[in-house]
Amino acid sequence: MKKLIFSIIIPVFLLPSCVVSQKKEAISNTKSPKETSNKPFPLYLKNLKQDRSLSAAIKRSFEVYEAPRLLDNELYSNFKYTELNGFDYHGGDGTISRRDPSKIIKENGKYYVWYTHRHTETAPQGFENATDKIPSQDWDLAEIWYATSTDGFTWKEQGVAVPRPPKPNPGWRSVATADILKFKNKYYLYYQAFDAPSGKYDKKRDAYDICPVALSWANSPDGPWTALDNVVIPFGKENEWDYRVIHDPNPLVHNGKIYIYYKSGMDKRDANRQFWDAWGVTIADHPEGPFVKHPLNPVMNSGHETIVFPFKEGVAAIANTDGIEHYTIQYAKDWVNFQIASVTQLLPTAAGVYSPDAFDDDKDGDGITWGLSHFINAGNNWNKMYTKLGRFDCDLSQKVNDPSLKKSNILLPNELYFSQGLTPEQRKRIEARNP
Ligand code: AAL
Repeated sequence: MKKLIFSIIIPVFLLPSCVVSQKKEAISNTKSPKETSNKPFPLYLKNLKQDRSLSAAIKRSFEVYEAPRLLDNELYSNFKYTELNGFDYHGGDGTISRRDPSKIIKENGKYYVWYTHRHTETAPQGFENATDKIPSQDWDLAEIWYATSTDGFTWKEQGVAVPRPPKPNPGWRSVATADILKFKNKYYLYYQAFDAPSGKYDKKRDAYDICPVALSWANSPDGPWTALDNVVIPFGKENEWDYRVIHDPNPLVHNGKIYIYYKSGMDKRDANRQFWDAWGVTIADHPEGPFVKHPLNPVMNSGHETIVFPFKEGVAAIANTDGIEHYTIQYAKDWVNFQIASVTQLLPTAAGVYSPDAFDDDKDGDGITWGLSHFINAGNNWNKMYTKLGRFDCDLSQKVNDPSLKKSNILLPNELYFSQGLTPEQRKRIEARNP
C-alpha cells in the first residue's frame, strides 16, 4: 500500500513507517508549547508545526498507531467474508465440524490448510454426557484433516493428516487446533493433544480444557505424518501464568529460530470468561525443541485465537475477541514488545492466514491479504452445534493498496443490535429504578 508522503515541510509525523522510531522521538521531544499553543490546530496536517504541543489523543494518533490516518495505516483493514465451496456439513446436523484452520501454505502450485475435523454420531453433548463416541465439545473426538485449493475459494478435502493415536499416546482422545511450520524442507504440525474430553474439570489447575502441545512431522505436505510423543511446550509451574493451559500454538521463523506464540489463561478476565487470555512466545533452534520461554512472557495481553505473521522486520498480531486490547492489530518490531497499530472490527475468528513469507526469515514481511476464519454455531442451533470454515480478504499487505478496505464506518444490520437484548432480570432491575 502506498504511503502518502508530503513535502519536506510536512511534520515528521507523516514520514514512512521505516522511520517510526525517529518519528516517535521527534514527537516526544516536542518542546516550547508556548510558541504555538495559542494557535488553533491546523486544518491540514501539512501545516502542523513539529514544536506544537498536542493533546494526549492527538499525540497518541502519531505516536502509538502505525499511521494516524486509516488510509495510510498498513496495519488497518476491514475484513470481507466469502462462503467456501467444497466442504460438506451433513445438512448442518452437528455431526461434522471444521474449525481452527492453520496458516495456509502454497506448495506444488496449491494452497494447503489443516484444521480440526470432527465427524461424530451426534453434535457435542457437554462433558457430563460425553462417551467414547459422543463428543463433549466441538473439538472433542477430532482429528486433524487437510484440504487443498488452487484459488482459495473452492477446496478439496484430502482426508486425515494426523489421526487420534492409540491410547495412551498424547491426543488419543482428540487432536485439534493445528498450525503448520515449514523448516529446512520438512513440515511440522503443532497441535493440542487431549487425553480427556475437553470440559473435564482439573481441580489442581482449576481449568477445563487441558492438553499438551504435540508435534507431527512429514517430508511432504501430503504426509505421511509421524507423531513425536513428547510434550513440545511444557506447562508453567504452579503459580506461573501459563500453568493452566497451553493453547493455539502458532509457529514462525525468526533469526533462524522457531518462534511459537501460544495462549494461556491466567487470573480472571471479565464477567464472561474465567481466565485472562494472554500470549507468550517460546523459542527453539529446532522444531522439536527444546523450547525456551521468553522471560518477558506474557507478551500480549489480549486475543483469544491471536494470529501472527511477519510484517516488515517485525511480527504483526491480530487480537480478535477477549482482553483489554481486543479488536486491535498490533506490531512488535523486536518480535516481543507489541504495540497497538490499529483498532478495527469484524475480525476473523481463529483465523489461519496465507502469509507467503511466514518462514522466510527475510526481515521484510509483506503482510497478509486473505485467510480462512471459522464460524461457530454455523447452523444457529446450539443443539446441533458445529463450526464451518469461510474465507476472509483484507489489506494488511505492503504490496496491496485497496483504499476500499480502509473504511471505518461498517454498517451492521439493525437486527444485530437488537439481538443483543436485555435479560428479563436486567429489564426488571432497570424498571425498578424508574418508578
Ligand atoms: C479454540 C482454541 C483452542 C481451544 C478450543 C479449541 O478456539 O482457543 O482450540 O482449546 O477453542
